Amino acid sequence: MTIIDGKLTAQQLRAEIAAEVAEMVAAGKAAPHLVAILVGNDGASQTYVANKEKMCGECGFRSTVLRLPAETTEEELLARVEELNNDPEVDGFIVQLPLPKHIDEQRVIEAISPRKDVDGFTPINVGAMVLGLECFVPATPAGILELLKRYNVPTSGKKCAVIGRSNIVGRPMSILLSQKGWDATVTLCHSRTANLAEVVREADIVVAALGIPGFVKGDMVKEGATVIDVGITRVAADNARGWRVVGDVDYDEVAPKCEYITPVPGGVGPMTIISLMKNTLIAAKRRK
Ligand code: L34
Repeated sequence: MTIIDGKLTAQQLRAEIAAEVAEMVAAGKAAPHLVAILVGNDGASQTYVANKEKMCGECGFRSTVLRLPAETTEEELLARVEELNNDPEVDGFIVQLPLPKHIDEQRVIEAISPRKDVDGFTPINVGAMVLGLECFVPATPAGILELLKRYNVPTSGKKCAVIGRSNIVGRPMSILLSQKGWDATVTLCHSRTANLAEVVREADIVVAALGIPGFVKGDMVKEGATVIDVGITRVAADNARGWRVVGDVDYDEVAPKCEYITPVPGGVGPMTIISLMKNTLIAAKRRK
């Protein structure tokens, strides 16, 4: 059993990105500039955006976080998106999800200029991704693919079970793994899937992205499988913070059966962040 170290892999990628940014700057070009819009006070979102801001600094990027109150109206948010679309100093920006319930998330996403959509969430980018055209690949699936590549996990002809059909992880992951180059045979499982445990038990690669702590049990995983845990649920814990982060995989039961497994934390999370940096670098290079 090999633990896939997302934190370490992200650090290696960070060094590659930082070197490229240093070259850009030495050549007289501006460093990439990422903006994150954070609406409201969700604790987890604050952590993720803070992690992104810190990573921008470590990559040599410029970064700005627009913190807006929870009461921000949809129209106000759309106005900020439009400003960023038109701001020549901004290479890429994200609107951290989830948004407060009174705001229509899809409408906000659709307002983002595809050229600055470094999350890869706009319909133009999603369409380009599905067709295998040049696009911004959403950060979490991109990070997972990078881990599979760097750990030489074979995907060609392998059976993959992706659990969860969200627009930001499960669905794009299922599409990408089935494309030429990755060549996996993918089953996208969700809450209405019949015999889900049986489907998952057949899989060589399992991507768990449904948001239910410890959902994937030992008896649902084939011996020698690769298991990618995308879950990051905060649960109450007897420590100084009062909480800890748990994945969608029952690690203690599943890990002994695996060829490869990602831990939580320190697996997919750091790769999500570094993949966003990669997209931002691409956006900056395209614009200059
Ligand atoms: N717009 N919204 C937008 N883009 C995204 O790509 C995201 N996502 C998801 C939530 N909303 C989003 C993220 O950034 C999830 N996500 C994310 C980012 C970072 C981490 C986890 C999820 C992360 O840093 N995880 C660390 C520790 C987490 C902790 O301590 O709470 C880890 O090691 O897993």
